Amino acid sequence: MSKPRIIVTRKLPFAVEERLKKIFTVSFNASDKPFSNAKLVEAMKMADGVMATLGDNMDAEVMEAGAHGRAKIVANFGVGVNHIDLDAAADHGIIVTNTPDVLTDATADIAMTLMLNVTRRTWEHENTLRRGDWSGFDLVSGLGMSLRGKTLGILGMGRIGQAVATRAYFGFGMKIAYFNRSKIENVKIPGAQAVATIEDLMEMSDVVSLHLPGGADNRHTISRSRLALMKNTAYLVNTARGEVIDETALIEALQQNLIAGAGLDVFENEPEVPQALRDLVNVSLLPHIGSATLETRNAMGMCAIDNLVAYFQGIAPPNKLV
Ligand code: 8YV
Repeated sequence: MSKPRIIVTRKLPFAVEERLKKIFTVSFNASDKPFSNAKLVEAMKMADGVMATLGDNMDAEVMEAGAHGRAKIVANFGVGVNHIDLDAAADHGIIVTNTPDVLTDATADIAMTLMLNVTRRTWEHENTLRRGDWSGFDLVSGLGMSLRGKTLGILGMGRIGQAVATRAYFGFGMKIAYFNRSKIENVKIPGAQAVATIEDLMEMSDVVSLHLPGGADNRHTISRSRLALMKNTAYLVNTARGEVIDETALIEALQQNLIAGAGLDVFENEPEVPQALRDLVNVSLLPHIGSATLETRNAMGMCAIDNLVAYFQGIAPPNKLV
């Protein structure tokens, strides 16, 4: 029997490409240039399965192409699927899978990195040093905020939210408060307080860390009015999706020192990052590297392959979303 044909939309880690090649007939994207919509449509028509990722606009037209063409599965390389129209996939009988769990630790580590970067002002200090402007040790300038004893407000207490809370509580001595839309059982962090509203969380936290999925439901959850509830000594950290924050309102809040700072790994219109944001000193900005370790990207790739293998063996893929 001939091997199923898979089209991969982006360049993959070496070990992942090697394993894929052994199992499937694969078209890789050696240039790593993101596919246009026309190319995604074509891929769904031509291949038996498509491995896609963040930035691929898998909209209703793309799903329809699968329904009329060959591909009946989209294996997403990544946990977030806000770039995939899941309703259209379901309507057209296209299976969509993702790669949860394997990137939880890496993403939680980046949330902590951002939290430490902004509260300890590492960007500012490193830049002073690199510019050659460090005039020597002193006792009073550029002081940051200690995390111990401060309240971390986690918005979205899923896998990644809980991993951040664990690090912050056990590693850094923070108190944990959280808001989650549905009730969460078994939070294993002593004293972790579930609050009734997002507003409560914004008001009480010294650091707010966002762990909500992207997509229309959560667009601008962090609105101008909710930002206004934060203490002016508080920090905001986002490793989720850029659209969760009203970025314009955040820039204004930072410019006016309504909050102390922000650590951001994701942006509303990636890879565009507004100049006004880049001009600020009270921010730490990273180019969406939450899952960017070799170990994690390999594990994500293997997970995406496992989903494809199961599908072509006629078994339910382990991480089937629709
Ligand atoms: C990934 C992410 O890097 O998995 C996700 O949802 O946001 C990232 O950490 C991205 O999806 C590309 O693989």
